[in-house]
Amino acid sequence: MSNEVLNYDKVAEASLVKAQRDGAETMWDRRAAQKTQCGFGEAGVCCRICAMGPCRVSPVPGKGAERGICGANADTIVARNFARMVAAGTSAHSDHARDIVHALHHSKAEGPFKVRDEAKLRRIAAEWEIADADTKETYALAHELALMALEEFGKPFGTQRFLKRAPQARQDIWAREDIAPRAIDQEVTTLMHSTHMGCAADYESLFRRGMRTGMSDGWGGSMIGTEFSDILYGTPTARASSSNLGVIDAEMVNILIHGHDPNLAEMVILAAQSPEMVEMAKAKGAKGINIVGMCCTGNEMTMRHGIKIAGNFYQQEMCIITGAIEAVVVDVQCIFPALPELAKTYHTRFISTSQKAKIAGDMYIEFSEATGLDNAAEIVKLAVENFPNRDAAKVEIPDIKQDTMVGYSVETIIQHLDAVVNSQLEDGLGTVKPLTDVIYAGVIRGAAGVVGCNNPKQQHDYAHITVMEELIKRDVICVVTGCAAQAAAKAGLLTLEAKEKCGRGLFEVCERVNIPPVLHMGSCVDISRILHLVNLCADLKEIDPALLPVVGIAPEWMSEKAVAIANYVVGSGINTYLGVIPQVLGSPNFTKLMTEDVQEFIGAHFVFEKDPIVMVDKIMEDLEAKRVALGI
Ligand code: XCC
Ligand code: SF4
Repeated sequence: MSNEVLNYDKVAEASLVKAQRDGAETMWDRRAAQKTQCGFGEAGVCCRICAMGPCRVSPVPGKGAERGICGANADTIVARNFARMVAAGTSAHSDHARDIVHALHHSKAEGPFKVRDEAKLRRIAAEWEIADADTKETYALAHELALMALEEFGKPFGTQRFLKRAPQARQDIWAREDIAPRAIDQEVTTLMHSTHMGCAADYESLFRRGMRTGMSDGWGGSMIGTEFSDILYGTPTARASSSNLGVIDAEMVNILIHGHDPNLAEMVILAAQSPEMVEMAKAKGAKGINIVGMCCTGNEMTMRHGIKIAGNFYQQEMCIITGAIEAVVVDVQCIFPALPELAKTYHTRFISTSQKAKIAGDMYIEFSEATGLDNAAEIVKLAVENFPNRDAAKVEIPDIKQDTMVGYSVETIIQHLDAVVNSQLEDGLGTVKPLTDVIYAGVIRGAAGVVGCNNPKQQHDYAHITVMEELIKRDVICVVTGCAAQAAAKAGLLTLEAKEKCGRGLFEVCERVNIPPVLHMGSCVDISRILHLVNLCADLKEIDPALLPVVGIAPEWMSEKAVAIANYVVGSGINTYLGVIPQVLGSPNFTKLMTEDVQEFIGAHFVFEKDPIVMVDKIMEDLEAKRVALGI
């Protein structure tokens, strides 16, 4: 185990000491076993796209081999590797969205998959120009809309429907630069084709095709994932929850749900609420059933039900190490393949549920839209029956938890803003006008979307928290999703009291609007909520979003999904700051394209900065320059 301070919150230390005592291996042991990471891979110059390879070209230009066997140089290899990350990330978010839409297509009034936000169903149906969107029978409309959404994945012609949410100025740039995304599957497929051996070699072309694919995530898959989840499970509203490992309850049957897709989580919540299950838990000696969440599915559950957040990405092993989890239930994405083995050190059952993410080692219960509630009931029953197998001597739950506020969807934010629309701000009810007003007035200097994962290249949560605390101190409001949001929750930044950490302007806004300075907007597909919010602001001002003082930040990202996200955020005109350097430095040309040249044609660029304090300085300069340019 590494002896450096691993974790910003103190929970890890005790956890890792316990892991060692229990003989459990963790990511830290495996990280140490990796020793120094491969310099070629780190620079992005290793290619294994064809079987003549693997070829690696010099990560330092001018030294060693400059071309692979086929003649691909560092620019091509880096660009192809990067593009493939975008394709994989886009496919993950979008395939998740497809499952949600399938569930809507299965929906019926008697449930369990049913329309819970009918207003949103009708709103989106109208937005997509379905005739009689306000009068059609609910389920006829839901099924029609679901079919239309499924066509967004494979339609032969046209671009993504949600693009129209952007101001005209931005849509014009997308058309001019040919990055308006077409069908999602087409973008992913065509990018995989382009990066096949002997296909695209021009790094700029690859970058542009990658950006268009990323755009099909943000304005396609992710946005569909968010909006259709809201239709099925309800649009999130502000509510209280609690976070960190201390939410695991020694006296209850603890079920950890980890992954991404709300379909599974919602069904498990429903199943666990049934009186028979609760009775069964009591009969086994437990006080009840405690569902806790992790990663994005944790965000989905907390913002719709207030389900407690056990932790973020890094804490998946720590949860099991508490010895108090009866079942870890997973669907897709961000699940360590190490978990089933770790679970065996304890009594914990590890249950994977998706064909797309079958993880061998313990148990597989396939979840489908047709049998969802039955599958969930089987899972809950298994967990309950496992309670008596718990070894009390191995139970140690860190006594750390933090109250938190979650659930700030765009709709909820607008509702809060409405509360302050008064004589000074007479028009603007039901809009983001009060928000743009305080930004334009300079009361707050700008807004930042802080998102993404954990990565051992950064101290756990330290970069997230440092960036957020420094920004709110400087009157920049933060909106957060994913594991960044959970870092904020654990650090107490998602509370009304956190306004004490703000500059004067943001303090006053928080007080008047009655919101935390850091707003939990959901899971990573919900970055589409942030996109929507920014575009509503830009639309109100009738400007390109690229002109607004807003930034995107991923201080500790690690996943391919994050690369897809960064591409659509930059593609949407928002400068994006990455605290972990992507594997592209082996091509100075490609690096320059990302960090400088793209600005000329898209109006935004990437910034790589590992030091969170330096990053915040750069961000403030960026925001202030935008303000000057806007004359505000
Ligand atoms: Fe995964 Fe979405 Fe990253 Fe967290 S933030 S580690 S992708 S759970 Ni999306
Ligand atoms: Fe080597 Fe070219 Fe094949 Fe890549 S595509 S492995 S560089 S020969």
